[in-house]
Amino acid sequence: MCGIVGAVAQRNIADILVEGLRRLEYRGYDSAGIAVVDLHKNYTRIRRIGKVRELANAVATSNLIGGTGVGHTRWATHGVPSEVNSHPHISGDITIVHNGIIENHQALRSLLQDRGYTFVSQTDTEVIAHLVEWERRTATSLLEAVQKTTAQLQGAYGAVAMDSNDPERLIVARSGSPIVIGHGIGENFIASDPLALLNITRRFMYLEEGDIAEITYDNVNVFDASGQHVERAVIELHAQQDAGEKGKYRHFMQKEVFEQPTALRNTLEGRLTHDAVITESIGVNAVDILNKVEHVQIIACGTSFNAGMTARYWFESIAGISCDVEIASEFRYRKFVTRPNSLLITISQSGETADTLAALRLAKKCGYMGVMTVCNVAGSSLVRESDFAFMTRAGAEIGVASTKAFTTQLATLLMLVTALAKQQKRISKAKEKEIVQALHALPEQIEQALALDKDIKALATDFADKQHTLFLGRGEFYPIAVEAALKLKEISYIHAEAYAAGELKHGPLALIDADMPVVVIAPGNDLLEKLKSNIEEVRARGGLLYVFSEQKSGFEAAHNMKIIRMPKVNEITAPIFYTVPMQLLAYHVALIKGTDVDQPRNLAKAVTVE
Ligand code: HGA
Repeated sequence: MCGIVGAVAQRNIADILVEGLRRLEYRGYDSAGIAVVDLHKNYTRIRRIGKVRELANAVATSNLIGGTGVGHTRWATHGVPSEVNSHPHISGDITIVHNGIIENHQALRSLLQDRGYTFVSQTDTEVIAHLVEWERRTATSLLEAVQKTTAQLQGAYGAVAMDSNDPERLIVARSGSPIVIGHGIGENFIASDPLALLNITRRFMYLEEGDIAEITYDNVNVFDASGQHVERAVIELHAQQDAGEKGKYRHFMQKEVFEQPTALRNTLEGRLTHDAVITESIGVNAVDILNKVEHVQIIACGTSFNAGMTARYWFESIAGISCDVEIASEFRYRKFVTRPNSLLITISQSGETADTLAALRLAKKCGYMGVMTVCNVAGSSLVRESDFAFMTRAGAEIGVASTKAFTTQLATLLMLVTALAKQQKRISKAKEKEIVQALHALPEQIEQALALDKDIKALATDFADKQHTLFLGRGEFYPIAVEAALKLKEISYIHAEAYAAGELKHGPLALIDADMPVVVIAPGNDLLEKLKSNIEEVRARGGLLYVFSEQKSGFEAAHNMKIIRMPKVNEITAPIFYTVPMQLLAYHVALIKGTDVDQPRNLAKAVTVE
């Protein structure tokens, strides 16, 4: 959350900063700002409340010129979204942009007030600006001032410092929030995510925890947490990784929903033969660990947690390996018992989710036999800090509501479960072949699910004027129902809840009336007959039902029951398949309601704060 850009160049960088912020807007969109300085030390700062386009309009009508500068798009943690609270923050000649939370900001604020500093914002970030300004008075360089400042900070930060009296350098520090450095020719850049800079450069260096870097036109000097000069690798990203544009689609979310067949093909590529999973494709360190695993602990947040919950059914039913799944923000703050030979798996689209990362770091000290991540961003913190990573290859996901990241996580987890079962000889060749062929068939089946777009659009009108919606599923379709409810909540602001259908009678049936649509995910499986009874319980109480099921499932449409006919797919991959109509439903309801689909209120993507 919060997006940072920076540039040290020998040209006017205002447009580069604004375009970078536009590309980072998924990370926060309460307010945005930039500050630039030119070689004559002329300094300009522009900040606007609201979206980056408000800032872009202000920049376009200003005379802002400078070759060195910083920009920020905010998701407020401390202080309401307002112009005074928006970044960059200044203190004397020092300008700061920051992503993260400074936990000891109160104590530092008092200290700085005693030194005579006046605070103009309610943010935690402003303490960094004043601290750097204070340290700069005695330090020999801006670098030293930032090093002395970070030694006093507790919490998380990706922060960039600029000194308008020294206009050819930026200092960037990373501890707990992601930072990349984009390498140009005679110019260098900084961002929270390479996506911000893909229109400028493809050569990136990822800073590591505790690193502080000094950036000038021609040099990037990195120092580690102990102040030692260190080399960090520069990697080249491919053109396809530039997903900054919506193309023919109205929203990034819509584009990403429709990209799922391709995303899934990419995810499966090179990991399966015609009838088997290639265990080695999970990673060089993986095979040994998979041979010995006796228990799996999954940790994740949000949509990734729902992917983990689905995978739990697979770990236990396909591989016969016990599996627990826990929300990272809970796991990290409770006393837990590590089971013998337990593998810890984190799941995260961005690989920077603060709670998941903290849980991983904690778990590494607690006796797990290995830690792996299922992640979509190469080079991210989770990938770098895990023993091995099984990448989802969904491509950049910009829409705040996660879609293709979820379905590719599920496909990745299903491959992992199959590989684990195979390594431990817990699966027959025939079963492995069935799963692998179901996975191969999936991209085409998802295309069929996407063809339901028009029908689901028509259905969406029934939901748009409702205050609540209930989603029901059983077995591995229960977490799919949870994910469906999350999608609807996130982008349409309709209160939605999901229940394992067998739980209805234990309370939620009391909610049923004609104003409560009930969506049922009802594929043809062993639980269908049980689910039919649950549906009857709802009908008997006047509920309005929307049943997604196969042609031959035996459901008949009635005045209070609509049936959405789904093509028949393999039971194992059906949770992935049934996710797609749920995404389309949420999308179309949000369109009718006129909400901001890609940037829903109060949210942001890549949750890099606690
Ligand atoms: N704490 C700072 C930065 C917020 C942030 O990084 N959000 O993800 C603020 O509230 O401005």
